Amino acid sequence: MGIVNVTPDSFSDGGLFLEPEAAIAHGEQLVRDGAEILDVGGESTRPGAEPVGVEVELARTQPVVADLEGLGYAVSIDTSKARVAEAAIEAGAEIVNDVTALRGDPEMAGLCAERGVGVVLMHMPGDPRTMQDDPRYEDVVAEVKAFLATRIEAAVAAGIGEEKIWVDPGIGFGKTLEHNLELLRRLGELRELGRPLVIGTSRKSFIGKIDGSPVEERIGGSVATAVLAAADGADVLRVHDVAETAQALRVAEAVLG
Ligand code: HH2
Repeated sequence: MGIVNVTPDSFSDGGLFLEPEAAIAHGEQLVRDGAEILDVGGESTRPGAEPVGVEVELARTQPVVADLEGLGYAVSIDTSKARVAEAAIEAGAEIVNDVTALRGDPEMAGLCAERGVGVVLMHMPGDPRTMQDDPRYEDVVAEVKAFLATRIEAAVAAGIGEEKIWVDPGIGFGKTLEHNLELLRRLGELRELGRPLVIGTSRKSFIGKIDGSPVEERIGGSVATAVLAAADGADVLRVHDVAETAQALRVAEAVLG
């Protein structure tokens, strides 16, 4: 899953793809690099980010989703707003990637059920403004797993087919370095949820906490975590650097067989 951030303020590429033409060209490049899904987002969820209004998010994402869909690519819409998701679905998006796991907008679950789209349910305690204020868990893996199990139940109760649901532990969302590492070490436990597992480590600050690297120098760390996650059974890797990740996965697969 290649990331297309149509935002001025995303933590690693904010402002680079704010113009629709730039975002579309970037999406096309990610597909050439090996992406099978393009995840289009119009609101940054980095720690401390201010929410954006629905009209702004719609104006950023809708033309990009429509064009990429028109070119025949599989698109997911990274949003927690039902109106933004609806416009994207109407333009052809097949997946809604909701970092609030359908808790952010009361209309979202019903919309996804009615349209029969895929849904990514991600773990995030609180919201991006506050989530990094001293996160605490007794057992981060058990708590994330229990949260995701509850959100799967809620989604199914709202009429979303269980086969449409993917889950994501939300690396970097309300977690310390040690919490992120523990989740990556114990991915097998999350696989017990029985749904495809999405992992997003790309360029995130926990990598910089390990080696002091600034955001523009975290490709090696991102690729390392992607390969390890894939080897541990992750099904979808949400990444910025698709070419490097795809090559690493090909080589790892050749070695591991
Ligand atoms: N991470 C980000 C955004 N959306 N969605 C899922 N399912 N999993 C993730 O780990 C995830 C996500 C944050 O990364 P990015 O989009 O690059 O940054 P920003 O939120 O600043 O736009």
